Amino acid sequence: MAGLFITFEGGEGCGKSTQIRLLSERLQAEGHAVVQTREPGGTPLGEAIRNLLQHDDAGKGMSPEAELLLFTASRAQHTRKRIQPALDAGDVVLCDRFMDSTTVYQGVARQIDNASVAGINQFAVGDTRPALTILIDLSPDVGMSRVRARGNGELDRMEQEAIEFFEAVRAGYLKLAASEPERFLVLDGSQSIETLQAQIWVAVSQRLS
Ligand code: Z5A
Repeated sequence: MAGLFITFEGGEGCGKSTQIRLLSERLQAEGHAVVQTREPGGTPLGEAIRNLLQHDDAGKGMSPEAELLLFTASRAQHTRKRIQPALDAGDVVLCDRFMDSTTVYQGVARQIDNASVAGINQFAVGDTRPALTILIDLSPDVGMSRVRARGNGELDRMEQEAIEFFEAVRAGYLKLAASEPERFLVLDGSQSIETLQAQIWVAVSQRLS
């Protein structure tokens, strides 16, 4: 039996990791085999690329084009070595960010042309596509204040972008979701953790049945 591939998208601090953890616990309690993973990352190579993208001094001054290729290199490895094999084994795969992040962050916010981003993204993932994408929509002001409150106050390379960058990301996500309403579920991230969890469960259980 083929598995179920669910991705989570949204701006910083919107609550993706929290909801993935809760959904994973519920699915496992109901007897499903679950793979919980993230991008960039998800494999040893992907995690090394993540460090370059977010923390390593070597990433300072990175060009938008190099950034695009690093995110998608991580995704190519992740898709072929972890996501697709898990789906082939019948697992539910919950992924924190996937190709829509590249479409929006590198395509819309960094303004790399759509055709290049789409072509490189497609090359990275082959035929692997999410069946359901949950977009947790939240104002960047609220999201960044959550990120600041959560951590030690230090922001990584991407989090240091201006608020206009994150506003462009938010608008890009909403436009993308509107263009594929059958795949996207858009939720209001300012709701409580419990309300969001219940809304996500409705959509996921429909896909499982
Ligand atoms: N990026 C890219 O440019 N291109 C790509 O192709 C890919 C990624 C794949 C990855 O960041 C960065 O890479 C990201 C996009 C870019 N850049 N930026 N900037 P990351 O993986 O380090 O982090 P993130 O994906 O942005 O997620 P996050 O900051 O960890 O947030 P989250 O997972 O969405 O939220 P959370 O950790 O679940 O919650 C944040 C806090 O809010 C936490 O204290 C929670 O307890 C709290 N929370 C959660 N839900 C709620 C609700 N409902 N109410 C109140 N408080 C809540």
